[in-house]
Amino acid sequence: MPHRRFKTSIPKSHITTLPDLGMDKQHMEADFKRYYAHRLGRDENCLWLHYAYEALALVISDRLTERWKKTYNAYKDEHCKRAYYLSMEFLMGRTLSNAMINLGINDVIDKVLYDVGLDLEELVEAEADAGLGNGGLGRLAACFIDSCATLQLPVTGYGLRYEYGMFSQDIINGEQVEKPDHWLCNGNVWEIERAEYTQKIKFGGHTECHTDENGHKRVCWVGSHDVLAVPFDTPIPGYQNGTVNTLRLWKAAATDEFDLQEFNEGDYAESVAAKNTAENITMVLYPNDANENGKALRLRQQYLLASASLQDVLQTWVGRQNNDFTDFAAKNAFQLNDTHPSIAVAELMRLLMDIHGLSWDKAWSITRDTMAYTNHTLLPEALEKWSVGLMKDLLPRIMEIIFEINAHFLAEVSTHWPGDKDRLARMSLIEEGGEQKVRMAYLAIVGSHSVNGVAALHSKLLQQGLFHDFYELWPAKFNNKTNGVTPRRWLAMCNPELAELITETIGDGWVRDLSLLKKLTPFAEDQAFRDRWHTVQQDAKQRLVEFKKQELDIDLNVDALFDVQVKRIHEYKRQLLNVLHVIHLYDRIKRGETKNWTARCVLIGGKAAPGYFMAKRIIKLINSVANVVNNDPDVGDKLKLVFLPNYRVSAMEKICPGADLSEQISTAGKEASGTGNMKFMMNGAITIGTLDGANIEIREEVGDDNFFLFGLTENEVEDLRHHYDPVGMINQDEDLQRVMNLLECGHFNQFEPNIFDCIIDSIKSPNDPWMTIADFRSFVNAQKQVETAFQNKERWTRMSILNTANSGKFSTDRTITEYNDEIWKLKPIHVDNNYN
Ligand code: 26Q
Repeated sequence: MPHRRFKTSIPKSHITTLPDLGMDKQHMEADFKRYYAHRLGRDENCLWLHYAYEALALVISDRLTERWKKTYNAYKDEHCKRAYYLSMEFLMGRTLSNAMINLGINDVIDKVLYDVGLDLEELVEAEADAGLGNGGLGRLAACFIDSCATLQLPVTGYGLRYEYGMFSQDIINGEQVEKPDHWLCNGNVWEIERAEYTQKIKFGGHTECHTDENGHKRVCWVGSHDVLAVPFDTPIPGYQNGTVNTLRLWKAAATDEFDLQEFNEGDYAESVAAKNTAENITMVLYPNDANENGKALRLRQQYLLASASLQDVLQTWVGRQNNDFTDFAAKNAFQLNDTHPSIAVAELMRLLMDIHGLSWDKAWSITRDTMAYTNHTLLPEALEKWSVGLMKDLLPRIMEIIFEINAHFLAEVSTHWPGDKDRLARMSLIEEGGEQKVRMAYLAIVGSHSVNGVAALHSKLLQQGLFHDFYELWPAKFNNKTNGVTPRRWLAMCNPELAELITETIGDGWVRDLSLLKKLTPFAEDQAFRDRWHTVQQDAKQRLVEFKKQELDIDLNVDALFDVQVKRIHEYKRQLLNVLHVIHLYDRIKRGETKNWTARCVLIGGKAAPGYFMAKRIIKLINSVANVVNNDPDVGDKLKLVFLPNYRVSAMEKICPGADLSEQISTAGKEASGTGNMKFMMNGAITIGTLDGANIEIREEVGDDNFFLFGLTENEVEDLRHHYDPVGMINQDEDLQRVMNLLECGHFNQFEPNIFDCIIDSIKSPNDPWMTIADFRSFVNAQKQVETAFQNKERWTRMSILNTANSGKFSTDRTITEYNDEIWKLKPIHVDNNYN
């Protein structure tokens, strides 16, 4: 260990009697100048905005740390139950504006910056996104911890501190090119390294059995190559309530012992170089990519997260309760964000038995009572499976425990269904036939007391389909927790003009209780209010226009319908259906069918997994169609198609306030929930969507009249599969024929013949799982209804207001309240903070 402990520590009184930091302009301005000049050593000659950003961040970070300490002590004093959110991804985005909103210091910071001649918006742009996630699942984790802090729940987020986050996307010649995202290259002022809480993680080696002094069988995992996990903590402030929770991210580091061992064998240079193997573990976030499945490095990441986090929790427990685990399950809850951290089930068993000496039965009851699992996908091909061989090599003790869990579990299954061999094979944690594999979702279900989906339809389909056998065995385990988004970032922060209009109209209670937005309902009928609403939305569109002009040098017409689809590129999300519609509109313009035309800007953004060929080709198609459409003088302002490069959290903050129409057009039954749909709704965009994921609940809340529905239902999709005939459908639809003809004759790829054949073939195949062609006609018809509605400004504005007014359900404050009431059962802890 590089760090030595004090024999004594600094007496508490010297630290807790520190005066509170001033929240007024004078104090913060003085601190800002001191940080800029002394800590960062810059002066008037420094033109790099980054340092002004950093100085401001340090001012704010100090104030967060103060509240953080108080929160920590309040939790400790209360001996309260705690929950831990285990997630391989926390897609946090930027921190500065969020911290300012949650501390309630926007106005005073504005004044400080005005005094020193700086522009807050410019400083905000100097911060890199913390892009430690792929998309929905990672952003959900970020919204969840925001809501936990706002609800004053003692919840800690545990994740990995990747050196490189989600890749940055360039578009070159219409194609995606990935660039590494070295987000830490300018440092990260928000985090604190806490080397004193470092944990040791085992990999490799083998197991040995012996009998302990009490005659009990104990297993030792020996000969392992150990890796250190060093925690970095980030403060997570609640909304103006004095609570500051913790996000603890682990960074892998080499142990000195490991080096020494090899050094003594004479290989000094090689042994130092071997440090890399350890340190590589948290080097990069894995993209959600079928080709990356089953990679050893990813398993190392997952185990490091699970083992470090559990050891951390157990160390704190043992420090206070000695080795008494009687109350452990009553005081601790672990929520697994998908199967990615589900190896925690086996790891908790190992730690409780091998390290703390508990019996199998005691350890198992603690494990089950503390673990809960959230599923985020219905696509069977996306379920994680790890090769048994790989697991035996890398985690020998864990593999033994999984086999034993399986033995106990299969015994239970055969008691329930005597003689049902097929069922045993179906439900086994080990997939047989070919290479043996561990089914991680089944491990998570068996080892948890709660299994939830993320939208009503999704949870229902889990019970009826993917996890039906388990549902039959343990119906009470299964439940739904419809997703949400945090209204602080996704309304108050990203759309301050709309937020102010809302606050002026119904008061500011909505920021904490989003159901209060319902109070806007009567104002939808108020002409003067509608005018103001419309003006605010036009201003947001104008800002988006200017932003895109600057970034892409493209001119968008602010009066056009802004039709937006931003999300990861995937066939099931059907960006292709959107493109087919654009081609159809283009075809109508070319044929002069433009009576009563509604000008439209179609904006599409999102990243394709680097190894997902079709998704990358879809990006190329969007850009190729855009090239033709945007440069055709016949088209002009009537239609624009723009691919928004490098879609990320900070981009969505600019996009969602300026959207009119939110595209949520996945094949029914495939999108678990969606959360972008909620951000758009909250900001007053109207959804065109299928009956999929949370769209169903969005439509329920807003009413049929304020939602553009189209497409087959989940049942219809499944029925049609048996006799799907896309070519027949094309032949019966003249518009669709012309669209397909434009694609097939190479109109959009004149100098790159045949590059879109794979796309054409896939949508014309009777086996197309996403059934794009089947929903074309219904989509075009719904888009016509959109145009009619948009042409009536009063009607559209009314619908927009009603969308915001009815978005209250989709706050993560509601979601987290449900997790807490039904799964975690934590008591809110009020922090004494002299908050006013
Ligand atoms: C798996 C193996 C190897 C490498 C990466 C992965 C991996 C990484 C990320 C697999 C899946 C993910 C992310 C999935 C995800 O974001 N799912 C989305 O979760 C949202 C929050 O619940 C839902 O709203 C979306 O519907 C769902 O698609």
